[in-house]
Amino acid sequence: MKLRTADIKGIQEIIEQYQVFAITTHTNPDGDAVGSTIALASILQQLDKDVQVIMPNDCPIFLKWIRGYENILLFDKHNKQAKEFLNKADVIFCLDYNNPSRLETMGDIIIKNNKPLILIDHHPEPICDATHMISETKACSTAELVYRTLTHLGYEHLITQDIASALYTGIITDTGGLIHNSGNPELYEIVAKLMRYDIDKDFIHDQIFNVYSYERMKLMGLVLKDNFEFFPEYNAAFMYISIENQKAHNFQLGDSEGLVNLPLAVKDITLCALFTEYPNKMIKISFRSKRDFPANQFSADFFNGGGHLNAAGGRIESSLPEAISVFKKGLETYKTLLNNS
Ligand SMILES: [Mn+2]
Repeated sequence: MKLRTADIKGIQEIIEQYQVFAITTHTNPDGDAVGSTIALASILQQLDKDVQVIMPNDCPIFLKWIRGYENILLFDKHNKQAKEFLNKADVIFCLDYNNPSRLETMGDIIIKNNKPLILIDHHPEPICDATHMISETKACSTAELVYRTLTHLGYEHLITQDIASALYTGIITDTGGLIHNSGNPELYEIVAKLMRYDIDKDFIHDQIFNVYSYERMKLMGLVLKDNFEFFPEYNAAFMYISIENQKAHNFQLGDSEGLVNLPLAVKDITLCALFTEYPNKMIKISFRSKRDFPANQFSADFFNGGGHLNAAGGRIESSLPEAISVFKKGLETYKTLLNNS
């Protein structure tokens, strides 16, 4: 994977020329969003820049151990401060998202501010009026792209153990522990380099993957037992979590993380969807697929969504049963592809 020299040179010039940098990421930030923003912020701080990571809302608790999390501003919670910083920033980095309009109010400010934007992201088809764009769908994570960018910029010597830990977190969360989307040999060279900073790999895996509450595990059991349906004729399945289920199991942000991957362990499931019910008839859906079945296209066609080929998201304003019937219609439309992917 080769980053464009023109972009690297342009980013270098912008970093040298300006002083105040806002580093932003997407709503419901995941490990890649948090890890890559913190890592970049920490490098810019060492260059004596005024830097602030701003996320639309908070991340799940299992990411809060990342050193640097404590300095993040949350747009929903620290609204005034976050707005002030976005206004005073000379430059805004857009990390791990391909379209500022997906960030709702915070995205509007980013767009309206008319400041130089630098996008670093691995989602397909970016829609962003960025001055420079490092957009590589072949990268497993934005953290990988941040690492590549930093080394191209000549900042490798500024990487610390904490930065390496943050980047490694981004890589393992977006690849499910180097399981999916991680076939590029160069990725392992990067991982090997990160390991040289003596990061505590076991600690990180333990923090990320072994943090279920008892309630969360019980909810998973309930969903798998009662709210999981398989359609052999389509090689597809869905699961759902109703508001009632959430109430019964003290549902916390992030509790459904990873759940949508489980059905892919069933032989013959090519596509799986997880429906999560929100108040006011809002349903959010996660999709996972295998091989070349385009979960992102499926979501775009039926659930106003998008994302990666094998991992996508979407939403629909409807009741849970209505959303599920839209899904079933989608399966019929995609039947041939589902049976041949
Ligand atoms: Mn990512």
